[in-house]
Amino acid sequence: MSRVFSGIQPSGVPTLGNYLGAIRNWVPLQETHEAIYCVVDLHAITVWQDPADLRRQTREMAATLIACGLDPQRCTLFVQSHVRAHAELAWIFNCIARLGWLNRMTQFKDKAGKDREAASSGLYVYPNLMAADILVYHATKVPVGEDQKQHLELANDIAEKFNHDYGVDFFPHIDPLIQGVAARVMSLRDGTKKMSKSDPSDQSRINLNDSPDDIAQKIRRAKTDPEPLPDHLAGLEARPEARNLVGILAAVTGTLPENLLREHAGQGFGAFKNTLTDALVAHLAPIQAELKRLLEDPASLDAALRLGAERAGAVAEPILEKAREIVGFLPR
Ligand code: AQP
Repeated sequence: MSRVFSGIQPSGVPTLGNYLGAIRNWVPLQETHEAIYCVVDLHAITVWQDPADLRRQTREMAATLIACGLDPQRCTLFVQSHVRAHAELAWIFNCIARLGWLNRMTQFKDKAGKDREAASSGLYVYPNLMAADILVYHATKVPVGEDQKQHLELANDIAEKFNHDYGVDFFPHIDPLIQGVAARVMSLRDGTKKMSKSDPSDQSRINLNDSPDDIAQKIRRAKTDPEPLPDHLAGLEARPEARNLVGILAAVTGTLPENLLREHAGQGFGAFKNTLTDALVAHLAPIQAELKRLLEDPASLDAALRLGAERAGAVAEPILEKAREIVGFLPR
């Protein structure tokens, strides 16, 4: 059974983009793979996080993952900073990755913004930590949204250079698993930007804990164009906002976008947005009810996360020890 790994930052409330592009695809993998999932708090602090917010958001993210269908009995679910091997292997990878490689990472450019000199060095080496997250488990498959493809290519470059420099065949090749019609959900305010939990505008995203009224209001205000819906996919090509809303409805209802278009062709966005709102509210209601229940019992949640960290550590430690030996560190 091959091993999958994926992580999500507790940098805010998870969005519909996180859900459709990543979390939802993690659930079936519990049945077919050895699945390891992690709330990546070390990654989150690459940009400023208020400590009290970070603690709350870390628990809420773990609870959301469970509410979306991850079962701590069937997968390994834990908090990244609870397993020290991630940070230790990341240091070794900081010494393997080349500056030129990191300079090409578009996420750093997006997140650092105009004032790159003021970005944290953690944000710059973020992809090295991500490579360590995966490779410290010798995981070979990583379910992610399309936005993370470049980071996975870098992780493979790191694994290959490590193997080459030390003359070993130690770290495996990683394959991204990018699934579904909503592999990239875009902002509701700008169809060329991805939906993001840390976007300053709350109107740009659907949060998984948004109330039905919030969802209705955000979808009503979502940017669209004045044209009616076309009857085929090619008609959406230069219309990123329209394409995004069609993609979201397709993903949430499990319908092919081309079938949706046949159904709604010629309609304006008013009617389409009502259908989309109803579908989103119905889809998120059971997740929200389960999330509420889980957050009422933080002690059980923490216990599940502790157990997950023990199980993760038991897999990671021997792999880290071997990497240390390959590098030439004295045994401890
Ligand atoms: N808009 C998106 N569409 C599809 N997939 C997405 N993912 C994120 N946004 C979209 C996927 O969610 C997983 C977890 O992401 P993350 O929290 O580790 O970091 P991120 O990709 O940087 O997500 P955000 O929401 O944009 O977080 P912030 O705002 O904190 O940076 C990943 O698999 C990602 O592909």
